[in-house]
Amino acid sequence: MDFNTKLQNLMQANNSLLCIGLDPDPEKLPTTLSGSPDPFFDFNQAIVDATADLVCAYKPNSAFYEAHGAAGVQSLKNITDYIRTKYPEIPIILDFKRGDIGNTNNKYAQYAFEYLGVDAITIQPYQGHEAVQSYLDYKDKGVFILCRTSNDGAGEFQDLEVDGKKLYEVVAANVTNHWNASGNCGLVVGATSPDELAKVRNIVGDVMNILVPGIGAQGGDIEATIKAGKNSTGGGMLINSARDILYASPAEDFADAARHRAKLTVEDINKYRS
Ligand code: NUP
Repeated sequence: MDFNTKLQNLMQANNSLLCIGLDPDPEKLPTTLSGSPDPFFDFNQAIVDATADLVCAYKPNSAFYEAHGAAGVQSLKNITDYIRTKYPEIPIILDFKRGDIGNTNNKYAQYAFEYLGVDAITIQPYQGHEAVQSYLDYKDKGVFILCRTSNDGAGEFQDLEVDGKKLYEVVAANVTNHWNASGNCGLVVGATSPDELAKVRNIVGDVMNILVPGIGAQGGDIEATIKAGKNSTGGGMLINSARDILYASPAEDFADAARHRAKLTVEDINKYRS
């Protein structure tokens, strides 16, 4: 089953646009996990088991695993294997924001789609359409392209004017009109800039999925985000939250606390969808 169908099915089945970021940070893990041979896996597994009926996807960010070398990459492999086996209906998005010449992109794609077996990735568009074709050729996988990011300095390049348009608007238009021949592209737009999110929705039309990080720990407003980014059926967005849910409690009850926070977040999101 292709990524978009899998995502759409789960958005409907769980009535959820929530994507939980699996970004384990050793300094924030509960001390009860400190003796474990793979604390990241144990932490992620508890979070996934507690929230699987509340999400439309999980999004591990590669940095949190790569930082720990081979053991970290093994933890990432362990949790992606676990989700694919126990919850095959849940899409996994690997957030790794790669991008290089095509020959090298082939290897990044091999790592993500074949070694880890994830359903979708994030990439950066700076090297242009020709370079990222390696990813787009995996027609049943999702490819989310950075468009207008959530960080404070996002505008330094992304807001530059090119032929009367902001660079992020050009990215949104080119992805929509030229990159999306197989229908497997999405865009990444931060929840911290709802005006830009509304502009992107306007450019891409109704069908394209937008991955939206920045609610929770980064302070993005849920109401403004949903109103700006939803499509005509009140969907078409994956609202990502990591730290706010993962670390809702620092103690042994972290998974229950994460479930509680995730449930409130879904309810809050759903209030503004119709
Ligand atoms: O623009 C972006 N902003 C952002 O925060 C693009 C991203 N991919 N992210 C990622 O989303 C970020 O790297 C992290 O993995 C997640 C946000 O996590 P949190 O702020 O909810 O903890």
